[in-house]
Amino acid sequence: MEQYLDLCKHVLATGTKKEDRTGTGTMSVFGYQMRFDLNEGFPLMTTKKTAFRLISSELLWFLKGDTNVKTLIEDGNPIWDEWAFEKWVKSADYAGPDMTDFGRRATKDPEFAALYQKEMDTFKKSVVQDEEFAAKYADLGPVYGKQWRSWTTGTDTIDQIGNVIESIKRNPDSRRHIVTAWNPSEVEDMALPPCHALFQFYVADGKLSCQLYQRSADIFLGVPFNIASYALLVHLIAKECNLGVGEFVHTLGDAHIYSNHLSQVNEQLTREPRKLPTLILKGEGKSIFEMTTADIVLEGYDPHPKIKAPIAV
Ligand code: THF
Repeated sequence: MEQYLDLCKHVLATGTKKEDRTGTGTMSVFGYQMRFDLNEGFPLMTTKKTAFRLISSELLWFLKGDTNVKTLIEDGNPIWDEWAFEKWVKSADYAGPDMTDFGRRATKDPEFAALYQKEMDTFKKSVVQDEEFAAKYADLGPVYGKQWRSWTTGTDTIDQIGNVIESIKRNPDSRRHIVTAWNPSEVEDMALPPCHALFQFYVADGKLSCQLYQRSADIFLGVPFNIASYALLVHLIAKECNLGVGEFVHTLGDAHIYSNHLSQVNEQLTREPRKLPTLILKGEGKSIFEMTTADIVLEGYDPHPKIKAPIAV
């Protein structure tokens, strides 16, 4: 994963200080590209332990067309909690202590952090126990799953993933194997407009490649997840189409390191990359929409220890 470490070095060396929506502050560059040959191993970070199970659980959630974090919470996957929680505490029905700016305050004020943790636990309990509450407050709106599997026009519903699989099978040389999560007419209703906005598949020499345009890239926390998630997507779709795997090309728009991730990035840069793990797909005969996390196995993953960092909300 030299490609990733090079990205970090590039942003530290040439990035500009830039304020952002979350009020955290970043070092940022505009426009960057990495390439990963998926035949050289599975591109999961080896310079810090990265929770692959959370990545596969999130991708399967997208692929099923789900947009409700209830499923993720039941699956022990916390990565979208904050965005649902934000919707809840901003709603008229929320009557608990003031949670304005909870993300930033929790990193600065231990007393508030405890209060926030308690409210978050209560929220997650309600989501799991109360169907109606979950439908109302744990749904992130028309985010990835909705746009990938059931993009709606005035009259139609479009299954972009189903269609792209068909078009890869029928007409591999096509230059139109595109899926877009960026739906201008629904962006306003999303808890968070899509960061990984548009991707294209490409078939050559019996191998499937994919290029992603990511409009906003949180280099320390998000990008390791995004790389592994799309690498896994290529493997899944290649299997479905009886193709080998080619490259994942990752194109970034606003590529930023949050100011409260700088020491973590520098720590990671002192570490020597190790051999990449291997992906094993089980679930023979299952379609990609029926796979479970148990069907997706990594072998030979031997990373350096985890490095903790706060997520900007
Ligand atoms: N918002 C921000 N600021 N960054 C993002 O990367 C991001 N996402 C998704 C939506 N909004 C975002 C959510 N993806 C983690 C990783 C990915 C996420 C959210 C959170 C995270 O905290 N990872 C930690 C802990 C994981 C664990 O529990 O082991 C890590 O160390 O990797 C990008 O699409």
